[in-house]
Formats: sequence, structure tokens, C-alpha cells
Amino acid sequence: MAKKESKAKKDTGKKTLTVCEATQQMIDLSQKKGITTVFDRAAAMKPCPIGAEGSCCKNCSMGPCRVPPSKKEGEPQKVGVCGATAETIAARNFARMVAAGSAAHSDHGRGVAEVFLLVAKGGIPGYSIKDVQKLLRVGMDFGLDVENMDIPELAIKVGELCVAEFGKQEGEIAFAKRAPLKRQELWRKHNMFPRGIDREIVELMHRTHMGVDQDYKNITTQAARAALGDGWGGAMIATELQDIMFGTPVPITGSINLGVLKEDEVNIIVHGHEPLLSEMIVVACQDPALVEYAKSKGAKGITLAGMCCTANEILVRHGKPIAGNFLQQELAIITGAIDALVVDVQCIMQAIKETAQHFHTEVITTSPKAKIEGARHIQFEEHDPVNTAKQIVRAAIDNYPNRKGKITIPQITQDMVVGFSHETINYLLGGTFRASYRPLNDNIIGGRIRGIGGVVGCNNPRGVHDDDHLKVIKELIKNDVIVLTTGCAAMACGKAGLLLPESAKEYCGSGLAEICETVGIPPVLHLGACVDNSRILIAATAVVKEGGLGDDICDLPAAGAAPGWMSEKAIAIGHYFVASGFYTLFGTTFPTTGSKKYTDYLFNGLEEEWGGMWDFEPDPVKLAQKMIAHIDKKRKELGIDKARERVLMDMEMRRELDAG
Ligand code: BF8
Repeated sequence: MAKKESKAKKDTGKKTLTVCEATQQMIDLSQKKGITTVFDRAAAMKPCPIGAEGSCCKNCSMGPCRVPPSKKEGEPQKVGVCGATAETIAARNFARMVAAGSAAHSDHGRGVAEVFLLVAKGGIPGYSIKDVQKLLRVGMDFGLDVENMDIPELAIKVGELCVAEFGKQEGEIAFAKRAPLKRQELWRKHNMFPRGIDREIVELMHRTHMGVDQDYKNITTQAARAALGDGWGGAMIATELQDIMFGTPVPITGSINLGVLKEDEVNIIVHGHEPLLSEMIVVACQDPALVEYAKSKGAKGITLAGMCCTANEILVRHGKPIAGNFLQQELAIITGAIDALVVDVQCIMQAIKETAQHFHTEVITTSPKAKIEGARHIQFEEHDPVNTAKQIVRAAIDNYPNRKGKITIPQITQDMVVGFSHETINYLLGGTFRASYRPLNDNIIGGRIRGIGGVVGCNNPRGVHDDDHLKVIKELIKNDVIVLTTGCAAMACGKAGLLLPESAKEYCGSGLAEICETVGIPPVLHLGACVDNSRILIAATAVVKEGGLGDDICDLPAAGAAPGWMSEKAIAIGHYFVASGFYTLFGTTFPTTGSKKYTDYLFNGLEEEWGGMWDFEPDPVKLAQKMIAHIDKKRKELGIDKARERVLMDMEMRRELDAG
């Protein structure tokens, strides 16, 4: 194995950009070569302060109107030309982020559902039904008589029902009925139970059009309905059907960071989000004929690595290595070793095409929804994914002899254990003989585990790459909070060694360390890609249903965070977490601070109405401490705070006890 990830770069007087040594090496190289990256562009372009705080309305051509907070005492707060108040404008901007984020996940889910239906009808070579147990469970959730249906018939029915969830006009989306009953009642009471996935997004866009909904609370409620349609709808459909087609993840080892690339092999990176094509590229890269073809071009073989959430998908199901997270996409090209950078949708910087001009790298777009000017387009043909995948792999191999200049791959990788689906957590943290959440609940009640933290989301060059995630998570596990992670946050943990069981000894409080040692799990559980935040909703619901920790998600000693968020999808996820009852903190920046009234509503007002609420804390350690304070508040409300006091022993005390 190559050299392990080490601590942050030493202070050289320059602003620290990353705590990932491989990333730092490539930033240095990019600067030496005069190639601009996201880090340079972020330094050169400061965020627009009015836009950043949600105080700019550009929803009609009477504006754009700017309504920043009044600077002087007594100065009246500005309103838009139409009279829209700062809180209405902030709410509209926020809601439109929710709409876009929900649309992104849900369109991913729709694509998966459509392909699933074709597979169920027997129409696509290469795909199959791998997890029959999950298919049966999903069928039951739709109220189907699964006992009297054969598997092909059931799969077709499930496919049809999932596709229909997107365009449904009335009723309630099916998977939201998996939530605790009390939560469902609350959604009904507040008129935020999603009817159909698309409908809620369309209605949200309508309501935020000029001159429609002008009540910030009402806008926020519809934003919740759209976001819940994402978390308990589009994203959950994506997760469930991907699991059924490609297999539900189980713990598997993998490795991460730019060092997974190989100088003497054809290197293909799959970057983006939807696993439909990447699953087939995994297969194509193992095709003996293509491996031979690669050798005929002088390469020793083919290395396939992932980037961003596609990386999480092929990692958790196939153990394929991850080249890096969001902020490493241009840096991978700068190694000079990428023969094809294959992208589909979401989180793909347009800059990769420009960066690739300096090297031989071929940027290949594959989705009709996401083309890049100047990039080669090989369309993913869902009726024939095997051939599309082979065509792409062949293109990468053909490009291998075109490499020019020196190859510079940072010799840094880190091993990790990933693939903790809800089903696996149920099994591992549950009973040896019968899978259940009982032992997990008992350990929370007994205080060995103080609570559950969900730490997810992006990298943002406005902060220090990976640093916020790691500081938050280390503070949580030090205080016995077990962490569930997804997306680029999960990759930050992987690079830092937090996804290894051994890390428990080094970083955890005594209670959590004991559990991790006994069960043999890392203190930070990698649950997958961003659509797999739906797994956190399911896990939280399972904890509620197991009993002893309240009867709704908002009763749990749990909290969520996205310390380095940047995308609209993150806002959608945050809003469905809040509407599902979680206290949810974002770092870096918060998009409504231009309106104190609106921000107060999100941070304080919502708790009374929904049980969950938003918060913002740019300091990662303080952010973690706020999560812990919330967890302790919930422990107190549940009457289990005393239990924890009895087990509050640090490592020193344990050693003394052992010695005594
Ligand atoms: O969906 S964490 S930067 S890769 S948006 Fe994007 Fe953010 Fe990464 Fe995955 Ni999620």
C-alpha cells in the first residue's frame, strides 16, 4: 500500500486550502504548471454578499432587487419593487434551492425507476434483480399481496408503482408511510405530506414565482413538502431500487485517494451520481477482451476509480477505489494519468474540460441531460448499457498511448471499511441471532453511545477542504456519538482513516470505543452516496420503532450536519431532515442570513411546529458541541441522562480501573 494520508500541511504562511496531503501536492503542482483550479477561482472571486445571504430577488425583470439588512439603527428595511419583504425574498430563494435540490435527486430516482421497470420486464441485458428480499419488502410497503405474486410479476408492479410516484397528483407518497406514525400525523396536520414527487416541486416553483406566495411560513411548509418528496420519495426510490438491482451494500474494504491511480495502467474515472452506467463500466473493465486490448496498447491493465457520489456507489457494492471527493476532480486530471474522465450528472465542474486541454485526458459526457461544450459525448443507452460501457472503456484504452508529459500521482492512499446499509446496521449493531435495533437502543439508553450524528455533504473551497468534516466528526466520536456519513463527507473520513475499526481506539470516548471494539465496526459508518441519506431516515425510524427512545424522530438523541455544504441538493437534504424531526446544522455559510426574521424562524420557530429545526455554525468544533448539547437535551427529556453520567469514564480512568 502507498503512503498513508498524514496530518495537515505545515503552515507556510499561505492560507491552508486542504488537510488532505494528496490534494495539497496536486494544488502545488497545478500552481507550478500555471493551471487554474477551483481553489484559485475561489480566491479570485469573493462571494456576492447580497446573494450569499439570500437578499437578492431576481424572480422578475422589475429587479433584480437587493434588500440587505439595514445598516443603521432605525433605518427602514428595504423591500423589493413589488413590495416583497426581506423575509419573503429570503424564503423564496431558500425554497428554490430546495426545489432544485429535490429535482436533482428525484430525477436521478426517476431514471433508476424507469430502468428498473425495463429490467423487470426483461428488457435490458446486464441488469438483474439481485436483492429479492428487499424487493419483497418494498412490495409490502406498496401494500402488494407479495405472497401471491411471482418475482417477475412483483418486480413489474413495484417498477410501475415507483415510476407513478413521480407523477402522482393526489394521495400520499408510499415510502413516507414508513416514517413513525406520529411524524406522519404531524405532516398531515401541517399540510406537508407529499402527494407526488414532481407535483410538490412544480408547486414550489409556482409559489415562488413573482406575486404568488408571500407568507414566508407558507413557502417554508411547501418547501418541506417538496423536500420530503425527495428524502422519502425520489432519493429513497433511487436507493431502494439500486439496492434491488445492484445489491444492498454489506461491509467491504476499499481504498481512497489519488494514489489509487496507476501510472502503468489505463485509468478511467467515473464521476457524478447515477450508478446505472458505472455498474456496467465495472463489468466492462473486467472483460478479458478489453483487458487484452489495454495490454496491446502497452498498459498493464485497467484501473477504474470513482469520484464524488458515483465513487461511493461502486465502492460500496464492488470495493472499487475512490480517487477523491468533489474538490479533487480537476486535480485528478493534473496527475496526467487519467485516460478518460467519464461523467453523468451533478457536481461536475465545467472547468474539467479546460483542465483536460493541458493533458491527453478525454472528458466523456454520457447523459443527454448534462453535456459539456467541447467534450466527447457517448450517450448512455439504457437499452444497451453493456455496449455503451464497452465503448467508453475502449475509448479510454485508445487514449492511453496519447499520454504526454510526466505523470505525477501522489503516492497516498488509505484503506477503509464501508457499506453500512440500514440492513447491515440492523444486523451488526443488532442481535447475533436475530437482527434488531434493540442492542443499539439499549446502548444508547445505557449511555455507552451518547447519541447518533449524521454528518454528510460536500466540500466547499470557501472553507478548508475536508477539515470541517473531520473536526466535527472527531469531536462527536470523542464524546461517544456514533456517526453515520455519506457523500463527500464520507470520503473525507475515509482519507483520514476514520472508516477503520482501529480508529475507535484512537479517537473515541470510552463508551463508543467499547462498542466498536466489541462489534468490530468503525465509529463512523459509511452509508453511501447522497441519495443514501434516505438510509439515515430509515435507520432513525427503526430506532424509534424499536422503542425506549420516544415515539418520533424528534425525540431521539440525534442531530444532523453538513459542515462543508455547497450544493442545492444539500439544502434539500437539510430541509427534509428538519421536516423529519432532526436538529440540522450547516457550516461555512447559511443562505438566509439577510433576513433575521426568516432565519430566526428556521432556527427557532420551526422546532415548536415540526420538532426539528435548522441552525448554522461556521466553527466546526462549536458545531459538534451544539449537536452534542442537543443530544444531551433529548437524553434529559427522555429521562436517560442519569444513565450516561454513570458511564462517563475516559481512557485514563479505564486504564486505572484495569490496573486496579
Ligand atoms: O451528492 S456531497 S459535492 S458529490 S452534492 Fe456533490 Fe455534495 Fe459531494 Fe454527491 Ni452530495
